[in-house]
Amino acid sequence: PPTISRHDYQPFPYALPEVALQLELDAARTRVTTRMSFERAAGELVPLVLNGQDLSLESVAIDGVPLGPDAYELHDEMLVLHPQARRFTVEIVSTCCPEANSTLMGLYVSGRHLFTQCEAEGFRRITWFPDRPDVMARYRVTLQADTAHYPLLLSNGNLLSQRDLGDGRHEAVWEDPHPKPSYLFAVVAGDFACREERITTRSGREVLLQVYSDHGAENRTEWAMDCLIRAIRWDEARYDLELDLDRFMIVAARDFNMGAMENKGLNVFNSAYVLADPATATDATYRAIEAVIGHEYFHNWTGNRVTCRDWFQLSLKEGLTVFRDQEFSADMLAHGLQGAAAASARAVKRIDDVSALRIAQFPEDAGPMAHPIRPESYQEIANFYTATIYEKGAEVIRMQQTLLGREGFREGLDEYFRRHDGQAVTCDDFIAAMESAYIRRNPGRDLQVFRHWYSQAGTPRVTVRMQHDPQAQTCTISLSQSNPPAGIELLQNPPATKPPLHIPVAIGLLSPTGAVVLPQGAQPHPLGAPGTLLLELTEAEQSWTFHGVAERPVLSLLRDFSAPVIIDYARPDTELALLARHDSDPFARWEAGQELARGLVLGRVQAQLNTAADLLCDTWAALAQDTALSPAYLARVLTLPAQRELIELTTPMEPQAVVQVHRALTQELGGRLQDHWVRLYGAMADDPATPYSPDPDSAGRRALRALALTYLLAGGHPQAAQWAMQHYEAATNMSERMGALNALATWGPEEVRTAAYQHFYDMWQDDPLVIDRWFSVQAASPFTGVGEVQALMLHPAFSLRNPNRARSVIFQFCMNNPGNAHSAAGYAFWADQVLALDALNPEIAARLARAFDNWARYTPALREPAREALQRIVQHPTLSRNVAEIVNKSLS
Ligand code: B3K
Ligand code: ZN
Repeated sequence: PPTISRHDYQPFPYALPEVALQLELDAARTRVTTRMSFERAAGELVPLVLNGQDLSLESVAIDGVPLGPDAYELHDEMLVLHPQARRFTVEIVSTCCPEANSTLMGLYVSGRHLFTQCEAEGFRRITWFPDRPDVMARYRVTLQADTAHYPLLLSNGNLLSQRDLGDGRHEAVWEDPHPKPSYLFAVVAGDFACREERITTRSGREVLLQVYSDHGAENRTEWAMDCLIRAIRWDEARYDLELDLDRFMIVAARDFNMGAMENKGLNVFNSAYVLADPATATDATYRAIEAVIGHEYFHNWTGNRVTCRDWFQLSLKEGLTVFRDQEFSADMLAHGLQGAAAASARAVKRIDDVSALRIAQFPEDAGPMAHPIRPESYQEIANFYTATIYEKGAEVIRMQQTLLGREGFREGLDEYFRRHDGQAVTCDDFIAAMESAYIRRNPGRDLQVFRHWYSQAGTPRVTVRMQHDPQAQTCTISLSQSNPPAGIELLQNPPATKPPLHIPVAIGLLSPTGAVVLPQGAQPHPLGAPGTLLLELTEAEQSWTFHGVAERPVLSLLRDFSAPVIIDYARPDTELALLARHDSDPFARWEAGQELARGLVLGRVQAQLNTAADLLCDTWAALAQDTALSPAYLARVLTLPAQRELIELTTPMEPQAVVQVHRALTQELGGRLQDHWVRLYGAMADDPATPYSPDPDSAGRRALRALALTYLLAGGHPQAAQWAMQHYEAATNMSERMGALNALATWGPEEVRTAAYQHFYDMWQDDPLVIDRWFSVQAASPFTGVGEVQALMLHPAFSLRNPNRARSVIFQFCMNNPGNAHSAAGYAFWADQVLALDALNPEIAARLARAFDNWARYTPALREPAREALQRIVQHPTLSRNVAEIVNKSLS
């Protein structure tokens, strides 16, 4: 497949102010009539190139004159016209087949409804069009459909009119006043239940909010509506950004490739991120819904009002919007709290986000798909909705906030909207706006070096050295950075040169007893925990000398994870234990405990050292008794780093050994800290008289209780299996129930495990989202091997066509069951499923194709079977462009 390069960007030679679409909706065949008013930019005649895919062309006319087949060129995915006038109207009639469309891009059927998904390049599956984000037009959309089957006809913007067509069909006309790129277009048709609220925005406009779901699910949309209202209020309060529409709709779809989609005024959501009630959703689901609803809503400004010039700029909207949703979630967790309690509540979100970054993005940045947050090239843009674009992109935005301060960041964002509202722009435009605020605050400095974050792949390493001079009472900290070529940078000839980055490294100094040490004259950073200093590393190597430091300090490093880097600093474990108990920065405090555990696991795996876990046990025991820590925070502190995170740190990668050592250490901690787990298990029990609420405090208590139960089972407490079964049976909400079921799936005796699975299925068999959980928990269980996962796929409830279901079984097994997936049989199973999915849904198949991206670093015994599986995929005669790009890069 051809490679598209960032540097080849050419502006579209025509403006397209107005589009009128008419869709005669029908699941078998939908006819689309598109009227586009074009205006040539300037200069000479130039062909008009339109994109289209899987369409049948019925007719083309320019200014009302039908074109014969020799007046245009019709290619596979391109229609080329040769207009003569400067201003003209093109009218195209074409058809598509929603029912035959299993890709879930363009117009497709889900349940009895019709949905669209256009980002990134799905609009071209609906009609011939300049399907690129820098073409922004005003849309008027006429929808016609069978009244009984599709009583509700929705599109972007405002409903202008509705009428009965007399033949059992009806029509609705929508107009979106805001010019938008085609990827934000949406249509939904079907029969839905609706929850409505009217609210008044900050400037006094009344707006209608609607959440649509399948009938019968309307009592599960209350939380989603609450989240939407909180997101609207938050964006008004924190960024002064107001909803610019009279009507904002969310519709839940059963079949959806991703989490959700920010179509202007008509967000379409995976139902997993809309529907929640206590009986079916866990605490984590409630939080995830809040994050995704916030994310899509925040796109209305960061993405829709200001959009991307081309798809290389994807992180312009995604990194920024993830940063915004992270901040929203953190503020919701800290709501009503002050000082250290608020900081620790926010740290819980930071911990979860950084863990996710390490599990998904660090491996990506160290593998064949490594790319800068603004990629240089791609073959299939759908493959670039990655953890790097999203999560590392958000880290790059967060660093800008750290460097500018909250107010400076706000000033920069205001400037960005002042300059670019209504435009399709680039990452350079964003950083230029931020820089204007930066320079105002830091005369003589700029963000020139910082910009390299946009063009470099790979996770930088920062090496730390510290020298203390007791006579002079000085402490000198030296930082050096390195970021060797990664991913396609490795293939460049000459090799990529990678200049140093501007890295904000937040640190703190602790006395040997753990007290905050503030050097003479040092200015603490306003965003940080007490005593936080911000070192701005902009060169390959730099040193800072601090005065008035009498004793050799213990360094707290990368506070609040101030940059997406890996820190190298050799130090004794006793320092980590001290930090884990005393660091004033709750993130760095958690990190110190993790570092201690990582060292222990890696030592046991790599050096086959049976290092004693005494220090870890003592530290955790002390923390388990620290009543100042919130249950939510403590649950993170007492959790070992994830197997996937640890596997990535081994060289060569030893998945099996990591799983074994991780399990053995969990058992050991379960046994040695048994008294603490028993105590916490009792103390964290829900009061049965209090109704369920997903608030952070009760969710934290449930998380900590489930963790204690897991350790008790792992440690072989004689009553643990019985407690787990009681916990499962007595649960009054899905969070408790899943807490017990997960613990059983990971550690439970076989009869208890299977009894629980059976009971769960009998109870929830008619609820697809809950049955997804049932599949997931089994697919990720260490007791589920290839044979068992294949048996799960034979279950009548399994389907490859529904992405949530495919994810709950196949992806869970391949990605979250490393002990079983990493085997010749596991890789063969994976290759089979990639090929089977590719025939239906290339976007989903390509995601699965990345499960073993880093196979070339595996231990030799696994490398060969992984390569064979990959080769089998590559040799398949009909591969989608999506999967082809992934597997070719993986083998190169
Ligand atoms: N912008 C969408 C992504 C859809 C991409 C589909 N290939 C979701 C989001 O980031 O909000
Ligand atoms: Zn997004």
